[in-house]
Amino acid sequence: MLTVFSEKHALHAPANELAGGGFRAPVEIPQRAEAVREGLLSFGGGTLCKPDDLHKPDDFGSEMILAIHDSDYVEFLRTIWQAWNAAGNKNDVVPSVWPSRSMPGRTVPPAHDLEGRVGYYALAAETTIQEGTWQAAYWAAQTALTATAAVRNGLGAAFGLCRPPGHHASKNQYGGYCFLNNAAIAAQDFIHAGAERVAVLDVDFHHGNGTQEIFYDRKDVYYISLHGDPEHTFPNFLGYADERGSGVGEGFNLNFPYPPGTGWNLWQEGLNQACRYYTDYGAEALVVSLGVDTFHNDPLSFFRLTQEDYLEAGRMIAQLNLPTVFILEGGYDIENIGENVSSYLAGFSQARKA
Ligand code: Q9C
Ligand code: ZN
Repeated sequence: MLTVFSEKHALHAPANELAGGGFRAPVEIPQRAEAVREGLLSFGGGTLCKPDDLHKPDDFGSEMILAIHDSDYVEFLRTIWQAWNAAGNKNDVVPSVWPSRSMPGRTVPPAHDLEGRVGYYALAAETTIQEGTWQAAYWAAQTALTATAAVRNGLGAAFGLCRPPGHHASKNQYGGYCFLNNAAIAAQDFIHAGAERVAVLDVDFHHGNGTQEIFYDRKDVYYISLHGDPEHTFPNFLGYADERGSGVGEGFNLNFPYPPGTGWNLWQEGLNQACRYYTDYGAEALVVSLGVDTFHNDPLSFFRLTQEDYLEAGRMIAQLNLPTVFILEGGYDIENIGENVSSYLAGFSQARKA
């Protein structure tokens, strides 16, 4: 399968991650993307992705990024590390104050305080910004756009090996390891090219709060997510079953939150439902937020999916028979991430050829 990959992902390399009351070794690290690339090239003896199938992203500029994200937010991402560093901070950017529930009045960032600006644009504190973060995020978005362009131009499917991931990034906030919402940018690119109904299927272990927020009041993009119940896991404050969309978007957002211990039997029911809803919707194109942190051995997950399950999930997704762009999201078991992603794409490819 055509795979788009940029070495620029490595410019985002967090030194640590706030978790459990202290700074720990980060899990969203450059080795993830390298392991996925290696896994794709070696899977099935090199039949899934040959070296010629690996493409560097083209530069499509900022138009689609700005169609999804607010311009002041993009400007913040582009400039914050430099400002933070110039102010004498030696460490990576970490937020520490928010316009929280009890301080709801202020709807613009404070003009003169960096800590306040950072908190304004952050939705969680585990995600740090370093010198190369903007460059890495920009090229992840270009990776998504390049994969989407290939599919728009007639290829049946393509994989954007995006890093950093994107589905937690909202119109104007970063967090959950995400800065620019690569899957939303891909979906918007289909719309921009004339599509009227785009399906976004999110199979990452976590709810894609950013993607949901971005498309919540729209009917031209139908977001469906299968994920760990936010009563039990990140992002905690969005992703519940009663969130169905608003205004003209009502009925075009669907969440399947699942409890700890969820395995294939329960999970595949949701996938089956999602596929049926997309068929009824008359989707013209599909973007898959492909996280493999549903794996039984993933350090962040309480699901119990296996590599064989991913083969079958890939087959089920293929049966939708839609032009399909896969976008990498989470997955933190480095030992298995390459084979896990490959299993999804191999199941999909086999079913498409059959
Ligand atoms: N102590 C994605 O999978 N919370 N993001 C981690 C660990 C943040 C996951 C808590 C999880 C974000 C793209
Ligand atoms: Zn995740």
